[in-house]
Amino acid sequence: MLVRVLQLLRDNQHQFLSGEKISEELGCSRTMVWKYIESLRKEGNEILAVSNKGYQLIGETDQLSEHEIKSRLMEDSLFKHVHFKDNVDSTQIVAQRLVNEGAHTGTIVIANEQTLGRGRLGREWFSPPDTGIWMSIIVRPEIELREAPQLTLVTAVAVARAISNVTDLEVGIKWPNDILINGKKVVGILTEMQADPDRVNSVIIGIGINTNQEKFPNELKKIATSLSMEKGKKINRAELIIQILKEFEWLYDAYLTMGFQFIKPLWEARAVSIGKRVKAVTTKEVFYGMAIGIDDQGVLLLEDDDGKIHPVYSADINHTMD
Ligand code: BTX
Repeated sequence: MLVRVLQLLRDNQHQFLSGEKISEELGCSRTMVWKYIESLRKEGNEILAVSNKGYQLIGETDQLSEHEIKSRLMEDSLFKHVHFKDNVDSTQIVAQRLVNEGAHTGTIVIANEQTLGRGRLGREWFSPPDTGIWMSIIVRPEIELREAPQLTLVTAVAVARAISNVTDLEVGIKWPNDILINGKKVVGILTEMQADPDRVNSVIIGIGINTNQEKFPNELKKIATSLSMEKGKKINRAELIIQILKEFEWLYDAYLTMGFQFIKPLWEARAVSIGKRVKAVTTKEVFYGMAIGIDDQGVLLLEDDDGKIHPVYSADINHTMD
């Protein structure tokens, strides 16, 4: 019901909507309408109430909830199942549980805070309350195992485009999973796959976005930033989530039907490492070389000083002067 009330108020944002009209639309009493309005107000939505006129939404909350997300999603959206939690260990862990229970493609888990947010290789992901977007998307694509890492690049393009649209900031992608603004990390993407020996069963794509933080712990100060720090104003998280889901939905569809070659130029247009000398740290070795591009599979290509080209499947990339 809260989803419908929010949708009705939003659809009529520049006028008053009578309690009678809302109760008719919802098929409930006007007392119930009043209760819904009160609970939306408690969450921080500014709703005017004028006798003989009705209700008008004049300001939206940044408090995340299932109805804040669902009320903004189109009916035919891929994302039919939204799980919102105020506090979780990690949305990846919750999503894994849902996968085990048979969750459908397009299921999403969103949290207001993570106490055990994780990055790649078991690293920590700082996920404080009320300020960030901590979200996992479950998909079940029919792709080969070797193609699964491409979903990280698909997601990076979707998130970068959504952030550009919402904030107008210049957004770069550092292979494979970082989104940077002014050289600092604003988004991390973690793609975890569940597979049978020959085929992908499901993929959980974790997306962490520093949205409205105004400060970071000392160890992150030099490398991390948030959208509000870069933009100089707060960003509505639910709005940005919807933009990301919209971008992801059409890019994911294009990827499944046309393959990675559709995504490659979109990714390259935002790549910040290509044409630069980089240090690539893999779990086994450290490479220095020129990042010359990605191949048709999304694998990074590094040229060493002897002109030999090395494919890099997974690594941390640092820009270097040496
Ligand atoms: P990563 O391994 O590339 O980056 C992790 C590194 O980034 C950390 O070691 C630290 O140096 C730095 N870092 C930690 N927290 C932040 C932060 N908030 N902003 C900028 N830098 C930071 C990146 O892994 C993948 C992160 C995915 C996070 C999402 S959130 C939703 C989902 N749930 C979950 O537990 N993880 C994913």
